Amino acid sequence: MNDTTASRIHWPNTHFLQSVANAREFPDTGLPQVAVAGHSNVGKSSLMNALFGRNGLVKTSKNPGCTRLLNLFAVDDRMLVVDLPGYGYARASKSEQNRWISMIDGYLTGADLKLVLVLLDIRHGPKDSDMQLIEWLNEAGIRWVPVATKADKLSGNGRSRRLKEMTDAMGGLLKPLPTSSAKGLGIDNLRALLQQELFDA
Ligand SMILES: Nc1nc2c(ncn2[C@@H]2O[C@H](COP(=O)(O)OP(=O)(O)OP(=O)(O)O)[C@@H](O)[C@H]2O)c(=O)[nH]1
Ligand SMILES: [Mg+2]
Repeated sequence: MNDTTASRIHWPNTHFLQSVANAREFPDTGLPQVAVAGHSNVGKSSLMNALFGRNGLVKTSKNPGCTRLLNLFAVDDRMLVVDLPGYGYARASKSEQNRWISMIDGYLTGADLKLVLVLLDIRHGPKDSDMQLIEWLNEAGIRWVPVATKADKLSGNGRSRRLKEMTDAMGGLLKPLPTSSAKGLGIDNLRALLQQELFDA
């Protein structure tokens, strides 16, 4: 798909569907599902706003631990995108961290997922917890793609070098797609990727 085609993909009818505290409460929508996973504060909720072209639809914060429930968004009544709480938020209490992990784990285990976007901060990822998630997804046979967030924080050679290092750290097969929600970078490409993975395959 070329850039012009990619920039033509829009999802005007995105709406918040529901928040779920427990994977068992998950509604049966019959829509193909994409989950957005990654460390706390990596930029999951911001990326969803950029993807939907709707600032403020998904709640974001500069403080880690903002998203605490599974938040479901229906896109054009064709796809369900699930914003997950971030993992690895060190300042949350142990019991809260455990609750989040079991919520995410319960969801990933039970959901009929088409794809997981694994978000990695271009400056820091992948961390051990990211690698654990990736290994788990591989073992479960769930398709995933790495997405590098906050690409505006690095430029030129620094950005290319980090992307190469991240690719190598994840086994050399998948190169993260660089994105910046702040600058709108890579968002068209991400839309095109979702379109391809979910509807054109
Ligand atoms: N510079 C820059 N900052 C970003 C970008 N994306 C997100 N941020 C900032 O990163 C912080 C965290 O963003 P969120 O989208 O709330 O992160 P999250 O991964 O949903 O966090 P949790 O819900 O706590 O897991 C906010 O201050 C955002 O403004 C980006 O592309 N560039
Ligand atoms: Mg969030």
